[in-house]
Amino acid sequence: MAEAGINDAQNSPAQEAQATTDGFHLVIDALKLNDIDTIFGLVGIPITDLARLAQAEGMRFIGFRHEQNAGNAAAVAGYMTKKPGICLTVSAPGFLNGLTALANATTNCFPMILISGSSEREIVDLQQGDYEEMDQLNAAKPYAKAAYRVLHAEDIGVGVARAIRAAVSGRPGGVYLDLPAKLLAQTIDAVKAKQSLIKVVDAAPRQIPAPDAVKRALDVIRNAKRPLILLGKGAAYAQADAQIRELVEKSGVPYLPMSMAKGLLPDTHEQSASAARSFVLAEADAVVLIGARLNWLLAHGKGKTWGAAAGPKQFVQIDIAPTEIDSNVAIEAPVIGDIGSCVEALVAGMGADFPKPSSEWLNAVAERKNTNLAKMAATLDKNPTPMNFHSALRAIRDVLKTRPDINVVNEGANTLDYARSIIDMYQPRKRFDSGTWGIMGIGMGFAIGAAVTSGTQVVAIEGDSAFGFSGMELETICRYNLPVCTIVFNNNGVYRGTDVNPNGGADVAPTVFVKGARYDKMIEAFGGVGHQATTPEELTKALLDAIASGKPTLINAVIDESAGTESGRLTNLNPQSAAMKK
Ligand code: ADP
Ligand code: TZD
Repeated sequence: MAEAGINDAQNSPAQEAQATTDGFHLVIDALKLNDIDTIFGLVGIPITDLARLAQAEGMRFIGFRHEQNAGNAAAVAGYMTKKPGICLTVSAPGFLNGLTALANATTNCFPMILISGSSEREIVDLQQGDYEEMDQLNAAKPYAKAAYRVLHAEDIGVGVARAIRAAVSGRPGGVYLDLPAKLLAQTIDAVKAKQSLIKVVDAAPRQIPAPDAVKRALDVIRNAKRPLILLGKGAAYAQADAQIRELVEKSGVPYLPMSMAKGLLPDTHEQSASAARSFVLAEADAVVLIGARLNWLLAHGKGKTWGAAAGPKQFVQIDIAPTEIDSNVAIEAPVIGDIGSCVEALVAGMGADFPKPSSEWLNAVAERKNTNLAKMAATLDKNPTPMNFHSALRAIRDVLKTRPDINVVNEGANTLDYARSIIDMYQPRKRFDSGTWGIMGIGMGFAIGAAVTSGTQVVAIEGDSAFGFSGMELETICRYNLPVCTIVFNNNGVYRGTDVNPNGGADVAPTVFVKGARYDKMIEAFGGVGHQATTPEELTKALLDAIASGKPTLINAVIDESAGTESGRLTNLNPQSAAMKK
């Protein structure tokens, strides 16, 4: 490695003329120039020195136990900040471990950059066999929004700039940046190097919607008898919170948040139709989608969920990606642009005399909502022994209500489905979950990413199976002393713990784990605080302690092993299992 970085050279003009820098320094300088201050990663050949240098140059390097978790942390940081989160890995297997997170980020429209060290092109292309050799660039392409390789030190500035712009402009996504080992060690004249760096200007430009598209959308809303606004995580990502609130309140239209859009407006907002979800999806005659795709999470916009029998619906869809439109059903009024600009244009076009929804529609929604809330309250009030999902979540809900600033991470099957509807959110971008793929394994990566990015408390509500995918990161949480409280809903298995091997053999059933496992002991091994909770009262106390201390904590919440359903609410996607159980 060369002696001097660009920034620390304080030489005479003659020395300056001869000073050199290298690829390692240039990568860090390029990231810092673009206000990137944190790298999530896992070191090894050839990137260990890159991580060391990042730290020496004042960046944060958060080291993980598995690259997938580092990648998930980077992705959530990107979602929270609108700046790409950076994940750094070694080549081949390290890269592949990170690639799952990159693919998940792309699928969820989170901006991140996976930077991996790689073998020399010459060796890879001739398949000559190198330490952890792999054609990473081509492997990344199908799973990333863009993929670039830099071969010359003078192109590092361009490579980093292109990666940043690709990650955050238009529909955000994951970008792969391939840095061969030889590139990092290349030396280059320091003055030339400095000139080669690019500070990206206006990385995610506003995209103003066309006036005729705005008018078309307003006509659909104006003429609707039973309008509904549906907010997706794109709306939360856009950070257009005030504009969205204004549209909702000025229009008076009931709204439904997708799981990660919860809290964009407080879940207690009187126009929230969350508690009447099935009713409004089936009954609405016009739906305004704001940063939400009509994918499987919304039953593809058709069928029984959408009240097919009640006739076709009209959709307005606000999205930055024009090719999203008509992906499942016909969209009457596409509005293409960034959500802030689009929503602002809609509000501006509404005028003072814009009609409010009929009281008939609003009353019907309110009535259904109240009925469902009363039903849910009765279920939540029960105190069964052993504790079940509902009584445990009631305890957590009541604590979190007093701390709306807390970040909530959530994964599992039943644990995800129930927590999503029981735990209210009050502030935007505070809920991070399994997302578009319904993926398990985001838990500790998202928790660490959220804690590092926000500097505030995280509560991760985890199924015991879900937790297992990233559980080793408890050590990372303890090492960085992060204010993360992980609550494991321990029901002895995947979904439930009651299955038996139909063959009666020595092996337990496929969904079953060790009974009575003490996940709380795991965190104690790393100096964190472990609690066992078998009642809602014990859970409340342990959670309050964790939040008050801010210490890394794990609560082993013992749940009735027969509670919940197989696949949570996805039972319909698991027909084989339903058939076997008949
Ligand atoms: P959810 O899962 O919450 O329904 P999705 O991930 O399906 O949400 O949808 C997010 C949508 O938001 C994507 O189609 C994406 O293109 C869009 N999007 C993301 N950021 C913006 C933005 N700033 N402006 C407009 N659309 C955006
Ligand atoms: N692997 C990955 C990466 N993602 C997945 N979604 C699955 C496997 C399949 N899967 C689910 O869809 S939920 C789940 C798995 C393994 C775990 C459910 O058990 P849990 O949750 O203990 O986490 P509950 O709350 O007890 O149901």
